[in-house]
Amino acid sequence: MIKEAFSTSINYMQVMDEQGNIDQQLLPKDVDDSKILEMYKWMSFARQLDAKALSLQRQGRAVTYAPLVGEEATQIGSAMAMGQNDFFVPNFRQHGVFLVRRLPLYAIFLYWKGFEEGSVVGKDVNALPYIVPVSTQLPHATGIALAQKYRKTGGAVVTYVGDGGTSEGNFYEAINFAGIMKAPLVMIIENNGWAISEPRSEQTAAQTLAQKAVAAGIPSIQVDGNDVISVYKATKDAISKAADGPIVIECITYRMSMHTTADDPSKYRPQADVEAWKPKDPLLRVRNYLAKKGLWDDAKESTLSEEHLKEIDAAVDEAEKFKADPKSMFQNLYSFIPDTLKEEMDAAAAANFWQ
Ligand SMILES: Cc1ncc(C[n+]2csc(CCOP(=O)(O)OP(=O)(O)O)c2C)c(N)n1
Ligand SMILES: [Mg+2]
Repeated sequence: MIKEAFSTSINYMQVMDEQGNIDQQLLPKDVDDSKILEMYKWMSFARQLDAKALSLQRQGRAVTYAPLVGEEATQIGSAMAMGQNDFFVPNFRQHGVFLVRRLPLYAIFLYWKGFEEGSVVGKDVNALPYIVPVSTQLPHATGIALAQKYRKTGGAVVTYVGDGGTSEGNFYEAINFAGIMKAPLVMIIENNGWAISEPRSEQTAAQTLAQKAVAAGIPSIQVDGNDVISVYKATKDAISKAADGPIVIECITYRMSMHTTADDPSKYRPQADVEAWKPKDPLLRVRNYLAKKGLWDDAKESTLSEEHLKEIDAAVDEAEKFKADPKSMFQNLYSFIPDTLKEEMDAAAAANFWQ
């Protein structure tokens, strides 16, 4: 005898299409035009912050940087869905989420200048700092979610992983454990089509990344990650149900720029692929929507842009004034300093690099 043991399907959601048309049946009750305007403003801020960070690195004023351009809707939509009580666990690309959660901007610049002090996240931000080793943040996210459950603090943990990161053991372990423990975890897959030079098509034979949740016994959905309203809705729904257990949200977006400033995508990616994604730009559709409603125009755009630049420039100035204690890079790593490192630490202090 053979009978079906299990079956499932994965839904895909889009609320606002590429032309700025809204599926009214899917529009969340708390999303009105003023909220859509707010979403646009944050996305535009994130894009400007991104351009500045990239240009600083190109001028030798930052060590490295992982651009977010193209991925604004995934980051801003999910960040705006989080409440103060929710905890954010990033990888290395979610500058837009930090922006909305009000990590001081200068800390972002400080981090990418290579200073540990940029990793100091204030309690009010309710987040871990940037995490570069791929997917190592995920079991921590599950652990923090469990702690929230035991302490009955309410709120969920919202964590991020790239398409490439979903191939790591840590990803499966994190969702499996979260599933069995019913941890309030929202796992956002920021599927930007690439893991450095590895395209999504060579990452896994699975048709969607969302379906990886099925093996962990937890629900999942795929959304248009370039539609800020879809991402907002999916994240908000997930957070509201997080007390019942974890959820995986796969956001389909596209990395419009290089992986990091150490990468040259022209070596492995046809420019035509990038061009094909340009009409799907997450800002463009929202700008079209707002312009059609008479809520946005070029004058408003340039005023907003000047405001953002002022804030960004002030943060860069502050980061550039920062003088690190050369000892801090040693002291942040060990609870006691091994003798061999002590010698190096004293030499670094004597050389006084940054004074
Ligand atoms: C454990 C580990 N292996 C390899 C790397 C080098 N590395 C950094 S980012 C990256 C690709 C990540 O791709 P993806 O998860 O899709 O995230 P994206 O960079 O596209 O946002 C790799 C291999 C690393 N940082 N950590
Ligand atoms: Mg990727």
